Amino acid sequence: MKVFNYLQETIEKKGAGLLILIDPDKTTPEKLVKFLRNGFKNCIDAFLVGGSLITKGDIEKVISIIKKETSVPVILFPGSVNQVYSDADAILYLSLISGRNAEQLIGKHVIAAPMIKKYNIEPISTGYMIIESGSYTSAEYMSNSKPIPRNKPEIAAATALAAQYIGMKFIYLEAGSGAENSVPAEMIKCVSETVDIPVIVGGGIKNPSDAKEKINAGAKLIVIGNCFEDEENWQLLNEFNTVVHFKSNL
Ligand code: 1GP
Repeated sequence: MKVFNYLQETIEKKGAGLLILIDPDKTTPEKLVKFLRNGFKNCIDAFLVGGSLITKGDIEKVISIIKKETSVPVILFPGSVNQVYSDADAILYLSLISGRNAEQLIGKHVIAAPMIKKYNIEPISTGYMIIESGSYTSAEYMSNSKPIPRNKPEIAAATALAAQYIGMKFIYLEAGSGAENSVPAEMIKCVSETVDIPVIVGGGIKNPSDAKEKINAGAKLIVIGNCFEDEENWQLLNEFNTVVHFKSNL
């Protein structure tokens, strides 16, 4: 089954999906194996692998560990063209629609497209929107683009609708990894009520109650990165599972 269809099915069956972002710079093979053996089964729907800038981490190694330890899809979440790897199941083909930087809207995609075809990775076209989060984030800096003001849900909704009309399959509302403030519920609600395609929300979601707020506002896929980089938080996985997969828990 295509990863996109699998994610759609997950949303239908479970209410929403839980995606865990593994930034290769922020883990080690030992820590990753330990995390994956920490009773995550049935809690995590897919892994995202990537980062705004990877300096020392080994993406290939991260993908191979996840593949060996689990059977859930590995989806590339590339911060740049050099994060395209053949062993992944799919790639979020991110177009930075909140910005007006042509390279991030189409330029990088032209360079990546032949590689994606050659490696036979499933591209999932995603309208990626950076939302102001209280401080300057790596995502903003690295993409050289301005975020959408957090108090302007109507701008976010119009942008998302344009992406849907262009033919994108997902909208990703991104506050930035480790964001001070996550994407406001009001904005998620406004975007979700405007578009028919699933809305992914990530950045600064620190606990299950944050996740619940996003789901109640209409988010269909929740991305958690930083929270699980801290071993002390691994025990929250079950609670995340309960709030995200609310349909299977009814
Ligand atoms: C970042 O949305 C992801 O691109 C995850 O953010 O690391 O803050 O959970 P966090």
